[in-house]
Amino acid sequence: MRYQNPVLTGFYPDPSICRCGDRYFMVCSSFQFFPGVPLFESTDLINWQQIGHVLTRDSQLPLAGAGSVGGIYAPTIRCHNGRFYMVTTNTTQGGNFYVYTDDIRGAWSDPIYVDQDGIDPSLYFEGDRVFFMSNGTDDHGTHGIIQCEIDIATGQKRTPVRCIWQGTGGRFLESPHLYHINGSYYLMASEGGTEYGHMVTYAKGDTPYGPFTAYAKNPVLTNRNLGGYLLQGCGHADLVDDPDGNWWMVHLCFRQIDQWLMHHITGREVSLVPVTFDADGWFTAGVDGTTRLEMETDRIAESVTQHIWQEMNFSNTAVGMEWCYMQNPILSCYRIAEDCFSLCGTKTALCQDDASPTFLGIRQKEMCFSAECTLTLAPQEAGMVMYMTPTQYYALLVRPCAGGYAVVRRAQLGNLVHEEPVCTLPTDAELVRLQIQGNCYTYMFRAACGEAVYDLGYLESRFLSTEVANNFTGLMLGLYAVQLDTPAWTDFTGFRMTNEAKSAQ
Ligand code: 6LW
Repeated sequence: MRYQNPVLTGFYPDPSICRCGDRYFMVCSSFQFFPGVPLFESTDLINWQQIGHVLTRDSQLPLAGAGSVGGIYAPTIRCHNGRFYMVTTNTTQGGNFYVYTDDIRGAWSDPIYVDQDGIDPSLYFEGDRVFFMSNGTDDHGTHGIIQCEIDIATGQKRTPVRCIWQGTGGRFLESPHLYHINGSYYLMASEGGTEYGHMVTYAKGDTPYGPFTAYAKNPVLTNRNLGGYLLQGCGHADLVDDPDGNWWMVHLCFRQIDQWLMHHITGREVSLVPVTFDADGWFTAGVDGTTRLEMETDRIAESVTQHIWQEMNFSNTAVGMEWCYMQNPILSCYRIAEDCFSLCGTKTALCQDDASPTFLGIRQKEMCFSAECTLTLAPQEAGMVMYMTPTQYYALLVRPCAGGYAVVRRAQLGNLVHEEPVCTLPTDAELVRLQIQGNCYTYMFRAACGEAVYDLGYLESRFLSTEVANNFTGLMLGLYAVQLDTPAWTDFTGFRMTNEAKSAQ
Protein backbone atom coordinates (compact mmCIF):
# COMPACT_ATOMS: atom_id res chain seq x y z
CA MET A 1 0.00 0.00 0.00
CA ARG A 2 0.96 3.66 -0.23
CA TYR A 3 1.04 6.03 2.68
CA GLN A 4 2.02 9.64 3.01
CA ASN A 5 4.51 11.23 5.34
CA PRO A 6 4.25 12.95 7.73
CA VAL A 7 1.88 10.48 9.35
CA LEU A 8 1.14 13.03 12.08
CA THR A 9 1.11 16.68 11.03
CA GLY A 10 1.39 19.80 13.15
CA PHE A 11 3.73 20.49 16.02
CA TYR A 12 4.38 17.01 17.50
CA PRO A 13 8.17 16.82 17.92
CA ASP A 14 10.44 14.12 19.30
CA PRO A 15 8.22 11.07 18.79
CA SER A 16 8.71 7.97 20.90
CA ILE A 17 6.80 4.76 20.30
CA CYS A 18 6.12 1.38 21.91
CA ARG A 19 3.89 -1.56 21.10
CA CYS A 20 1.69 -3.52 23.44
CA GLY A 21 0.11 -6.49 21.64
CA ASP A 22 -1.42 -5.19 18.43
CA ARG A 23 -1.53 -1.56 19.58
CA TYR A 24 1.09 1.13 19.22
CA PHE A 25 1.39 4.11 21.50
CA MET A 26 3.28 7.28 20.73
CA VAL A 27 4.17 10.41 22.71
CA CYS A 28 5.64 13.78 21.70
CA SER A 29 7.15 16.87 23.34
CA SER A 30 4.81 19.62 24.56
CA PHE A 31 7.04 22.44 25.92
CA GLN A 32 4.98 25.17 27.63
CA PHE A 33 1.56 23.71 26.78
CA PHE A 34 -0.79 22.07 29.24
CA PRO A 35 -1.72 19.22 29.52
CA GLY A 36 1.68 17.83 28.61
CA VAL A 37 2.99 15.00 26.42
CA PRO A 38 0.22 14.17 23.93
CA LEU A 39 -0.47 10.43 23.78
CA PHE A 40 -1.59 8.67 20.59
CA GLU A 41 -2.74 5.19 19.73
CA SER A 42 -2.63 3.33 16.43
CA THR A 43 -3.25 -0.15 15.13
CA ASP A 44 -1.56 0.34 11.76
CA LEU A 45 1.24 2.91 12.38
CA ILE A 46 -0.15 5.41 9.86
CA ASN A 47 -3.44 6.49 11.48
CA TRP A 48 -2.88 8.03 14.90
CA GLN A 49 -5.70 8.79 17.28
CA GLN A 50 -4.99 11.01 20.27
CA ILE A 51 -6.22 9.28 23.42
CA GLY A 52 -5.13 11.92 25.91
CA HIS A 53 -2.03 13.36 27.52
CA VAL A 54 0.37 11.76 29.95
CA LEU A 55 0.83 14.80 32.21
CA THR A 56 -2.58 16.14 33.18
CA ARG A 57 -2.13 17.46 36.73
CA ASP A 58 -0.28 20.50 38.06
CA SER A 59 1.64 18.16 40.41
CA GLN A 60 3.07 16.35 37.36
CA LEU A 61 3.63 19.42 35.26
CA PRO A 62 4.73 22.63 36.97
CA LEU A 63 5.14 25.04 34.07
CA ALA A 64 5.25 28.45 35.74
CA GLY A 65 7.45 30.69 33.65
CA ALA A 66 7.95 28.14 30.85
CA GLY A 67 8.51 29.99 27.58
CA SER A 68 8.47 28.52 24.10
CA VAL A 69 11.81 26.78 24.56
CA GLY A 70 11.05 25.65 28.11
CA GLY A 71 8.84 23.08 29.76
CA ILE A 72 8.66 19.49 28.55
CA TYR A 73 11.28 18.19 26.12
CA ALA A 74 11.57 14.86 24.33
CA PRO A 75 9.68 12.06 26.11
CA THR A 76 10.24 8.30 25.78
CA ILE A 77 7.43 5.76 26.21
CA ARG A 78 8.09 2.14 27.12
CA CYS A 79 5.95 -0.78 28.25
CA HIS A 80 7.42 -3.31 30.70
CA ASN A 81 5.53 -6.16 32.39
CA GLY A 82 2.21 -4.54 31.49
CA ARG A 83 3.15 -1.17 32.99
CA PHE A 84 3.69 1.92 30.83
CA TYR A 85 6.49 4.35 31.63
CA MET A 86 7.02 7.82 30.20
CA VAL A 87 10.30 9.54 30.94
CA THR A 88 11.05 13.13 30.00
CA THR A 89 12.66 16.40 31.16
CA ASN A 90 10.89 19.38 32.62
CA THR A 91 13.50 21.93 31.62
CA THR A 92 11.78 24.66 33.60
CA GLN A 93 11.33 22.86 36.92
CA GLY A 94 12.64 19.56 38.23
CA GLY A 95 14.74 18.09 35.42
CA ASN A 96 14.53 14.42 34.44
CA PHE A 97 11.62 12.35 35.73
CA TYR A 98 9.32 9.50 34.82
CA VAL A 99 5.70 8.60 35.48
CA TYR A 100 3.92 5.28 35.05
CA THR A 101 0.45 3.81 34.65
CA ASP A 102 -1.07 0.34 34.41
CA ASP A 103 -3.97 1.74 32.39
CA ILE A 104 -2.93 3.62 29.27
CA ARG A 105 -6.29 5.40 29.23
CA GLY A 106 -6.16 6.26 32.91
CA ALA A 107 -4.19 8.62 35.12
CA TRP A 108 -0.39 8.44 35.36
CA SER A 109 1.60 8.56 38.60
CA ASP A 110 3.21 11.63 40.09
CA PRO A 111 6.77 12.25 38.89
CA ILE A 112 9.71 10.21 40.11
CA TYR A 113 12.82 12.33 39.61
CA VAL A 114 16.20 10.98 38.51
CA ASP A 115 19.32 12.90 39.40
CA GLN A 116 21.08 12.45 36.06
CA ASP A 117 22.29 15.28 33.88
CA GLY A 118 21.14 16.01 30.34
CA ILE A 119 17.95 15.93 28.32
CA ASP A 120 16.18 13.32 26.15
CA PRO A 121 16.06 10.60 28.84
CA SER A 122 15.25 7.04 27.81
CA LEU A 123 14.70 3.75 29.63
CA TYR A 124 15.78 0.23 28.75
CA PHE A 125 14.49 -2.70 30.82
CA GLU A 126 16.28 -6.04 31.10
CA GLY A 127 15.03 -8.44 33.75
CA ASP A 128 15.08 -6.43 36.95
CA ARG A 129 17.72 -4.03 35.65
CA VAL A 130 16.67 -0.65 34.35
CA PHE A 131 19.09 1.43 32.31
CA PHE A 132 18.60 5.18 32.18
CA MET A 133 20.14 7.07 29.25
CA SER A 134 20.29 10.77 28.43
CA ASN A 135 22.61 13.14 26.60
CA GLY A 136 24.68 14.98 29.13
CA THR A 137 27.87 14.84 31.15
CA ASP A 138 28.89 11.78 33.18
CA ASP A 139 30.51 11.52 36.62
CA HIS A 140 33.96 12.03 35.07
CA GLY A 141 32.99 15.14 33.13
CA THR A 142 32.77 13.34 29.79
CA HIS A 143 30.00 14.52 27.48
CA GLY A 144 27.95 12.20 25.26
CA ILE A 145 25.24 9.62 25.70
CA ILE A 146 25.40 8.87 29.40
CA GLN A 147 23.93 5.95 31.32
CA CYS A 148 23.32 4.64 34.80
CA GLU A 149 21.14 1.92 36.26
CA ILE A 150 18.25 3.04 38.42
CA ASP A 151 15.89 1.54 40.95
CA ILE A 152 12.61 1.87 39.06
CA ALA A 153 10.60 2.10 42.28
CA THR A 154 12.46 5.17 43.57
CA GLY A 155 14.42 6.66 40.68
CA GLN A 156 17.63 6.32 42.77
CA LYS A 157 20.81 5.64 40.86
CA ARG A 158 22.28 2.18 41.40
CA THR A 159 25.49 2.76 39.49
CA PRO A 160 27.74 5.69 38.63
CA VAL A 161 26.81 7.67 35.52
CA ARG A 162 29.13 7.03 32.62
CA CYS A 163 29.43 8.02 29.02
CA ILE A 164 28.69 5.07 26.72
CA TRP A 165 28.92 6.68 23.26
CA GLN A 166 30.02 9.96 21.74
CA GLY A 167 28.33 9.59 18.39
CA THR A 168 29.93 10.07 15.00
CA GLY A 169 31.10 13.65 15.33
CA GLY A 170 27.90 15.51 14.50
CA ARG A 171 26.92 18.41 16.71
CA PHE A 172 24.20 18.08 19.35
CA LEU A 173 24.29 14.35 19.99
CA GLU A 174 20.85 13.62 21.47
CA SER A 175 17.79 11.39 21.74
CA PRO A 176 19.45 8.10 22.77
CA HIS A 177 17.42 4.89 22.76
CA LEU A 178 18.74 1.41 23.57
CA TYR A 179 17.30 -1.82 22.11
CA HIS A 180 18.14 -5.52 22.35
CA ILE A 181 17.41 -7.14 18.99
CA ASN A 182 18.48 -10.63 17.93
CA GLY A 183 21.18 -10.84 20.58
CA SER A 184 22.80 -7.43 19.91
CA TYR A 185 22.41 -4.10 21.67
CA TYR A 186 21.70 -1.07 19.51
CA LEU A 187 22.19 2.46 20.71
CA MET A 188 20.43 4.89 18.38
CA ALA A 189 20.74 8.66 18.61
CA SER A 190 20.52 11.82 16.54
CA GLU A 191 23.12 14.35 15.59
CA GLY A 192 23.42 17.54 13.58
CA GLY A 193 20.89 19.59 15.54
CA THR A 194 17.17 19.65 15.02
CA GLU A 195 17.49 21.68 11.85
CA TYR A 196 18.39 21.05 8.22
CA GLY A 197 21.43 18.90 9.09
CA HIS A 198 19.57 16.53 11.39
CA MET A 199 20.39 12.82 11.11
CA VAL A 200 19.86 9.49 12.84
CA THR A 201 22.94 7.45 13.73
CA TYR A 202 23.50 4.23 15.65
CA ALA A 203 26.04 1.84 17.05
CA LYS A 204 25.97 -1.85 18.01
CA GLY A 205 27.45 -3.66 21.00
CA ASP A 206 27.36 -6.88 22.98
CA THR A 207 26.29 -5.38 26.31
CA PRO A 208 23.81 -2.66 27.27
CA TYR A 209 26.69 -0.35 28.22
CA GLY A 210 28.93 -1.02 25.24
CA PRO A 211 31.52 -0.75 23.95
CA PHE A 212 29.57 0.21 20.85
CA THR A 213 30.74 0.10 17.25
CA ALA A 214 29.21 2.75 15.00
CA TYR A 215 27.39 1.62 11.87
CA ALA A 216 29.86 2.14 9.01
CA LYS A 217 27.29 3.89 6.81
CA ASN A 218 25.97 6.38 9.33
CA PRO A 219 23.82 8.38 9.20
CA VAL A 220 21.25 5.62 8.82
CA LEU A 221 18.62 8.27 8.00
CA THR A 222 18.83 11.90 6.91
CA ASN A 223 17.26 14.19 4.32
CA ARG A 224 20.02 16.76 4.65
CA ASN A 225 21.29 16.09 1.14
CA LEU A 226 17.87 16.26 -0.52
CA GLY A 227 18.09 19.93 -1.47
CA GLY A 228 14.70 21.47 -2.11
CA TYR A 229 12.79 18.42 -0.96
CA LEU A 230 9.68 19.17 1.08
CA LEU A 231 10.59 16.95 4.05
CA GLN A 232 13.63 18.14 5.96
CA GLY A 233 15.21 17.89 9.39
CA CYS A 234 14.71 14.13 9.76
CA GLY A 235 16.01 12.93 13.10
CA HIS A 236 15.10 12.17 16.70
CA ALA A 237 13.85 8.66 16.03
CA ASP A 238 12.57 5.60 17.86
CA LEU A 239 12.20 1.97 16.72
CA VAL A 240 9.31 -0.43 17.10
CA ASP A 241 8.56 -3.89 15.74
CA ASP A 242 5.17 -4.94 14.39
CA PRO A 243 3.46 -8.24 15.25
CA ASP A 244 4.85 -9.75 12.00
CA GLY A 245 8.42 -9.07 13.13
CA ASN A 246 9.08 -6.08 10.83
CA TRP A 247 10.90 -3.08 12.27
CA TRP A 248 9.86 0.53 11.81
CA MET A 249 11.22 3.93 12.72
CA VAL A 250 9.20 6.99 13.70
CA HIS A 251 11.12 10.24 13.57
CA LEU A 252 10.60 13.97 13.48
CA CYS A 253 10.82 16.03 10.31
CA PHE A 254 9.43 19.31 9.07
CA ARG A 255 7.95 20.53 5.84
CA GLN A 256 9.93 23.39 4.36
CA ILE A 257 8.50 26.31 2.44
CA ASP A 258 10.53 27.51 -0.56
CA GLN A 259 13.41 25.73 -2.17
CA TRP A 260 16.26 27.96 -1.05
CA LEU A 261 16.58 30.01 2.13
CA MET A 262 13.74 27.92 3.44
CA HIS A 263 11.50 28.31 6.43
CA HIS A 264 8.89 26.19 8.16
CA ILE A 265 5.88 27.05 10.25
CA THR A 266 3.98 23.95 11.36
CA GLY A 267 6.75 22.77 13.65
CA ARG A 268 8.33 19.35 13.76
CA GLU A 269 6.01 16.53 12.71
CA VAL A 270 6.15 12.72 12.70
CA SER A 271 7.12 10.49 9.78
CA LEU A 272 7.36 6.71 9.50
CA VAL A 273 9.88 4.61 7.57
CA PRO A 274 10.57 0.87 7.41
CA VAL A 275 13.75 -0.53 8.96
CA THR A 276 15.49 -3.58 7.51
CA PHE A 277 18.18 -5.73 9.15
CA ASP A 278 20.89 -7.42 7.10
CA ALA A 279 22.47 -10.79 7.81
CA ASP A 280 25.22 -9.18 9.92
CA GLY A 281 22.75 -7.46 12.18
CA TRP A 282 23.12 -3.92 10.80
CA PHE A 283 19.99 -2.09 9.79
CA THR A 284 19.02 0.43 7.13
CA ALA A 285 16.04 2.78 7.21
CA GLY A 286 13.72 4.51 4.75
CA VAL A 287 14.40 4.80 1.03
CA ASP A 288 18.19 4.64 0.71
CA GLY A 289 18.49 6.29 4.09
CA THR A 290 15.99 9.07 3.36
CA THR A 291 12.35 9.71 4.17
CA ARG A 292 9.93 10.26 1.34
CA LEU A 293 6.55 11.90 1.21
CA GLU A 294 5.04 8.93 -0.60
CA MET A 295 6.00 5.58 0.85
CA GLU A 296 5.26 2.24 -0.77
CA THR A 297 5.17 -0.78 1.54
CA ASP A 298 3.93 -4.35 1.54
CA ARG A 299 4.21 -4.49 5.33
CA ILE A 300 0.84 -2.79 5.84
CA ALA A 301 -2.31 -4.39 4.40
CA GLU A 302 -3.76 -2.87 1.22
CA SER A 303 -7.09 -2.60 3.04
CA VAL A 304 -5.66 0.04 5.40
CA THR A 305 -6.39 3.60 4.30
CA GLN A 306 -4.80 6.71 5.69
CA HIS A 307 -7.29 9.19 7.09
CA ILE A 308 -6.62 12.88 6.88
CA TRP A 309 -8.37 15.18 9.32
CA GLN A 310 -10.25 17.63 7.11
CA GLU A 311 -12.22 19.71 9.58
CA MET A 312 -11.69 20.41 13.25
CA ASN A 313 -14.58 21.92 15.18
CA PHE A 314 -15.97 21.97 18.72
CA SER A 315 -17.74 18.61 18.15
CA ASN A 316 -14.73 16.57 17.08
CA THR A 317 -12.09 18.18 19.31
CA ALA A 318 -11.90 18.67 23.07
CA VAL A 319 -10.14 20.78 25.66
CA GLY A 320 -7.33 18.78 27.19
CA MET A 321 -7.07 16.75 23.98
CA GLU A 322 -6.43 18.83 20.84
CA TRP A 323 -6.93 22.14 22.68
CA CYS A 324 -4.17 23.10 25.10
CA TYR A 325 -3.60 25.82 27.64
CA MET A 326 -0.33 27.68 28.08
CA GLN A 327 1.46 26.94 31.36
CA ASN A 328 -0.74 25.89 34.31
CA PRO A 329 -4.16 27.37 33.51
CA ILE A 330 -6.25 29.46 35.87
CA LEU A 331 -9.30 27.24 35.40
CA SER A 332 -11.76 29.78 36.79
CA CYS A 333 -11.15 31.81 33.59
CA TYR A 334 -12.65 29.10 31.37
CA ARG A 335 -16.20 27.81 30.96
CA ILE A 336 -16.21 25.00 28.46
CA ALA A 337 -19.47 23.76 26.96
CA GLU A 338 -19.97 21.40 24.04
CA ASP A 339 -20.53 24.15 21.51
CA CYS A 340 -19.09 27.19 23.27
CA PHE A 341 -15.82 28.18 24.94
CA SER A 342 -16.24 31.19 27.26
CA LEU A 343 -13.03 32.96 28.17
CA CYS A 344 -12.41 35.56 30.83
CA GLY A 345 -9.17 37.46 30.32
CA THR A 346 -6.69 38.28 33.03
CA LYS A 347 -4.05 41.01 32.98
CA THR A 348 -1.60 38.49 31.44
CA ALA A 349 -1.12 39.48 27.81
CA LEU A 350 -0.13 37.17 24.97
CA CYS A 351 3.32 38.76 24.88
CA GLN A 352 4.15 37.52 28.38
CA ASP A 353 5.59 34.14 29.29
CA ASP A 354 5.88 34.69 33.03
CA ALA A 355 2.28 33.60 33.66
CA SER A 356 -0.56 31.75 31.95
CA PRO A 357 -2.68 33.94 29.66
CA THR A 358 -6.33 32.98 29.04
CA PHE A 359 -5.65 30.96 25.91
CA LEU A 360 -6.73 27.71 24.27
CA GLY A 361 -4.70 26.64 21.28
CA ILE A 362 -4.99 23.98 18.60
CA ARG A 363 -2.20 23.06 16.22
CA GLN A 364 -2.00 24.34 12.68
CA LYS A 365 -1.81 20.97 10.94
CA GLU A 366 -1.57 22.08 7.32
CA MET A 367 -0.10 25.09 5.53
CA CYS A 368 -3.43 25.68 3.79
CA PHE A 369 -6.39 26.05 6.08
CA SER A 370 -9.28 28.28 6.90
CA ALA A 371 -10.37 28.91 10.50
CA GLU A 372 -13.34 30.87 11.73
CA CYS A 373 -15.15 31.54 14.95
CA THR A 374 -17.96 33.79 16.22
CA LEU A 375 -17.34 35.96 19.29
CA THR A 376 -19.70 37.89 21.50
CA LEU A 377 -18.65 41.48 22.08
CA ALA A 378 -17.49 42.07 25.63
CA PRO A 379 -15.41 44.78 27.32
CA GLN A 380 -12.08 42.99 27.01
CA GLU A 381 -9.60 42.11 24.28
CA ALA A 382 -10.55 38.78 22.69
CA GLY A 383 -9.75 37.09 19.45
CA MET A 384 -8.01 34.45 17.38
CA VAL A 385 -4.26 34.34 17.17
CA MET A 386 -1.64 32.56 15.08
CA TYR A 387 0.74 32.02 17.97
CA MET A 388 4.37 30.96 17.72
CA THR A 389 5.99 32.60 20.76
CA PRO A 390 5.09 35.47 23.08
CA THR A 391 6.92 37.79 20.73
CA GLN A 392 5.93 36.23 17.41
CA TYR A 393 2.22 36.16 16.73
CA TYR A 394 -0.51 37.60 14.53
CA ALA A 395 -3.79 38.31 16.28
CA LEU A 396 -7.21 39.20 14.92
CA LEU A 397 -8.92 40.72 17.90
CA VAL A 398 -11.96 42.67 18.94
CA ARG A 399 -11.97 45.26 21.72
CA PRO A 400 -13.99 48.26 22.85
CA CYS A 401 -13.33 51.61 21.21
CA ALA A 402 -14.99 55.02 21.49
CA GLY A 403 -18.64 54.41 20.71
CA GLY A 404 -18.51 50.63 20.24
CA TYR A 405 -16.16 47.86 19.22
CA ALA A 406 -13.30 47.61 16.78
CA VAL A 407 -11.65 44.68 15.02
CA VAL A 408 -7.90 45.01 14.95
CA ARG A 409 -5.15 43.04 13.21
CA ARG A 410 -2.07 43.03 15.40
CA ALA A 411 1.37 41.74 14.46
CA GLN A 412 3.95 41.32 17.17
CA LEU A 413 7.41 40.51 15.83
CA GLY A 414 10.05 40.83 18.49
CA ASN A 415 9.56 44.21 20.09
CA LEU A 416 7.85 45.54 16.97
CA VAL A 417 4.11 45.74 17.55
CA HIS A 418 1.94 46.94 14.72
CA GLU A 419 -1.84 47.33 14.70
CA GLU A 420 -3.53 47.87 11.37
CA PRO A 421 -6.10 48.05 9.95
CA VAL A 422 -8.76 48.84 12.50
CA CYS A 423 -12.44 48.44 11.58
CA THR A 424 -15.18 49.89 13.72
CA LEU A 425 -18.23 47.66 13.99
CA PRO A 426 -21.80 48.98 13.71
CA THR A 427 -22.98 50.36 17.06
CA ASP A 428 -25.78 47.78 17.40
CA ALA A 429 -23.41 44.84 16.79
CA GLU A 430 -23.45 41.97 19.29
CA LEU A 431 -21.42 39.34 17.47
CA VAL A 432 -18.45 39.28 15.16
CA ARG A 433 -17.21 36.39 13.04
CA LEU A 434 -13.45 36.26 12.67
CA GLN A 435 -11.66 34.35 9.94
CA ILE A 436 -7.99 33.53 9.38
CA GLN A 437 -6.96 31.78 6.21
CA GLY A 438 -3.51 30.36 5.71
CA ASN A 439 -1.50 29.24 2.73
CA CYS A 440 2.22 28.54 2.66
CA TYR A 441 3.17 32.17 2.49
CA THR A 442 0.48 34.30 4.09
CA TYR A 443 -2.21 34.52 6.68
CA MET A 444 -5.30 36.45 5.53
CA PHE A 445 -7.59 38.14 8.01
CA ARG A 446 -11.28 38.85 7.66
CA ALA A 447 -14.18 39.79 9.91
CA ALA A 448 -17.92 39.75 9.33
CA CYS A 449 -20.59 41.51 11.33
CA GLY A 450 -24.19 41.30 10.13
CA GLU A 451 -24.06 42.13 6.43
CA ALA A 452 -20.71 43.86 6.62
CA VAL A 453 -17.50 42.06 5.68
CA TYR A 454 -14.15 43.59 6.54
CA ASP A 455 -11.02 42.58 4.72
CA LEU A 456 -8.09 43.08 7.05
CA GLY A 457 -5.40 42.13 4.59
CA TYR A 458 -2.60 39.63 5.02
CA LEU A 459 0.69 39.11 6.80
CA GLU A 460 3.55 36.86 5.78
CA SER A 461 3.99 33.48 7.45
CA ARG A 462 7.79 33.66 7.17
CA PHE A 463 8.07 36.06 10.10
CA LEU A 464 6.40 33.54 12.40
CA SER A 465 8.53 30.62 11.20
CA THR A 466 10.89 28.62 13.39
CA GLU A 467 13.83 30.12 11.52
CA VAL A 468 12.80 33.59 12.72
CA ALA A 469 11.12 32.79 16.03
CA ASN A 470 13.96 30.60 17.29
CA ASN A 471 11.78 28.08 19.04
CA PHE A 472 11.06 24.36 19.29
CA THR A 473 7.29 24.56 18.84
CA GLY A 474 5.06 25.16 15.81
CA LEU A 475 2.17 27.43 14.93
CA MET A 476 -0.88 27.16 17.17
CA LEU A 477 -4.20 28.76 16.42
CA GLY A 478 -5.38 30.22 19.72
CA LEU A 479 -8.63 31.58 21.07
CA TYR A 480 -7.74 34.08 23.78
CA ALA A 481 -8.84 36.94 26.00
CA VAL A 482 -7.04 39.69 27.94
CA GLN A 483 -8.60 41.82 30.65
CA LEU A 484 -8.78 45.57 30.06
CA ASP A 485 -10.45 47.28 33.03
CA THR A 486 -12.68 44.81 34.82
CA PRO A 487 -13.12 41.07 34.17
CA ALA A 488 -15.44 40.17 31.29
CA TRP A 489 -16.43 37.03 29.41
CA THR A 490 -16.38 36.38 25.66
CA ASP A 491 -18.26 33.43 24.15
CA PHE A 492 -16.58 31.68 21.25
CA THR A 493 -18.98 29.59 19.12
CA GLY A 494 -19.11 27.97 15.70
CA PHE A 495 -15.38 27.32 15.52
CA ARG A 496 -14.15 25.39 12.54
CA MET A 497 -10.77 24.90 10.98
CA THR A 498 -10.70 23.30 7.55
CA ASN A 499 -7.46 21.77 6.38
CA GLU A 500 -6.55 21.48 2.76
CA ALA A 501 -4.35 18.92 1.04
CA LYS A 502 -1.38 17.52 2.83
CA SER A 503 1.19 19.18 0.61
CA ALA A 504 2.84 22.51 1.19
CA GLN A 505 4.03 23.75 -2.15
C1 6LW B 1 14.98 17.68 22.05
C2 6LW B 1 16.12 17.21 21.25
C3 6LW B 1 15.71 17.72 19.97
O1 6LW B 1 15.13 17.55 23.40
O2 6LW B 1 15.09 18.90 20.17
O3 6LW B 1 15.38 17.22 17.78
C4 6LW B 1 14.93 19.07 21.54
N1 6LW B 1 15.84 17.02 18.93
O4 6LW B 1 16.29 15.87 21.19
C5 6LW B 1 13.65 19.77 21.82
O5 6LW B 1 12.60 19.16 21.11
